Amino acid sequence: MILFFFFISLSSFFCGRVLSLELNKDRDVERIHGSGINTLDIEPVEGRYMLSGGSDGVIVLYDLENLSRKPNYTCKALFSVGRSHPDVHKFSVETVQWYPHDTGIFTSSSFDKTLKIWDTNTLQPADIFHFEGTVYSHHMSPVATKHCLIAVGTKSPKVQLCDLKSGSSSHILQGHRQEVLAVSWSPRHEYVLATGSADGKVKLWDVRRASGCLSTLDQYNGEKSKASSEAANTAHNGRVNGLCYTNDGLHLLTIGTDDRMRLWNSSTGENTLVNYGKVCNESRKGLKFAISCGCNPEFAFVPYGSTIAVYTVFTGELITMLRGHYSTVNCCVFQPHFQELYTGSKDCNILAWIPAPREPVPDDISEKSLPQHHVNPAYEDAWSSSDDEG
Ligand SMILES: *[C@@H]1O[C@H](CO)[C@@H](O)[C@H](O)[C@H]1NC(C)=O
Ligand SMILES: *[C@@H]1O[C@H](CO)[C@@H](O)[C@H](O)[C@H]1NC(C)=O
Ligand SMILES: *[C@@H]1O[C@H](CO)[C@@H](O)[C@H](O)[C@H]1NC(C)=O
Ligand SMILES: CC(=O)N[C@H]1CO[C@H](CO)[C@@H](O)[C@@H]1O
Repeated sequence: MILFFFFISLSSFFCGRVLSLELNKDRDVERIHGSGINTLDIEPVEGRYMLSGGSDGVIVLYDLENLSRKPNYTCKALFSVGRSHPDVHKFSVETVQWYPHDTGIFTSSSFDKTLKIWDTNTLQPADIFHFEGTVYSHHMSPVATKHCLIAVGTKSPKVQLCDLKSGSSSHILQGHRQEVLAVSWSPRHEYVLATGSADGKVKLWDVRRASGCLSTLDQYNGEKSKASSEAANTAHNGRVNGLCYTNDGLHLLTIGTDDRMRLWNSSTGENTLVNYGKVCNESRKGLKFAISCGCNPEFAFVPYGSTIAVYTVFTGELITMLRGHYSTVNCCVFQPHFQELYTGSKDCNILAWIPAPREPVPDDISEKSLPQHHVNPAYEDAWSSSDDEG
């Protein structure tokens, strides 16, 4: 109970400072990739190990923990599946994801038409799934306890479900008309999956149901044409290339090549009509954006050319543009334990964006809300710096 309280307090403490996320000159991520970085994932168990996947097929695993006693710290690469590895992906890795429950397994999918399940300790694939087309995106449910299904979006309009336990990929969800660029399980309901396609549609599925599809999101909330059937509903007037649930699973944020982001009530499928303005993107592939976790308000971090646009999720305000990359940013991942953001770019770099240390402590954080006697030693630095400011 005490620990739970502590985490809440730490989150709100840092979240007042997410607005002042800045590039930390003292923190580097070891540069291993020789080509653009397409995808990042941080394991949810400890929030310590990060995976990256590159456009040359290379996968790297980093330790994010600051083990140095000096101000400067470089997050070290622990190992990589490099070009000379016998099982390296032949083409661009589009998605990497840790197995949500332990760090012994991770997954990767690629334009080489495969999804690989890796044993972290031996660095050998434990299983390989083959598809007819390039794989844009895959996802494992962060909350599932009753299934081990990996949803896979490929060049085919059929969404594939691969069973990690049986190694079979028999289950198929039909309904999209064009390729599927983004897939994401609900963090709230373990059988609910959202998919986004080049056909402009976002579909919500209950994978237990024979027909599968629960709803097709309609940007007009049924008002444009009363006669239009659900089959005509579109979420975007263009390709849907990114999907991300809010951490509580109550909302879904989508992005499309119509230069729009839309926020949906995920239980009713209603367009909330939050206006984010013009969010330029013509990406032909999936776009990997992120939403903060445990912040108030919550933020969306969206690759925008060589910068990262930071929006408030529920009001649509563009708060800031994070500048530091030299070329197109491809992916963003949020580290909830420390409220840090990591971004990967075509410039081969991974940058760490850390809440600025000199920001004033927000008014609502009073002395009594800081349970200083129960601080985990790992966080002592963060707390003593709060003392300096208080
Ligand atoms: C720490 O990093 C900064 C920025 O990269 C650099 O200017 C400085 O020389 C580094 N200091 C040490 C001791 O390496
Ligand atoms: C790493 O930890 C040391 C203390 O162990 C601290 O002085 C330093 O500021 C930290 N560096 C970064 C980049 O967080
Ligand atoms: C979603 O819509 C329903 C029905 O209008 C509403 O009761 C619910 O509060 C909405 N959810 C959120 C998170 O706003
Ligand atoms: C305006 C903008 O950010 N466009 C980007 C959309 O995504 C593609 C591929 O990631 C980039 O090349 C564009 O620069």
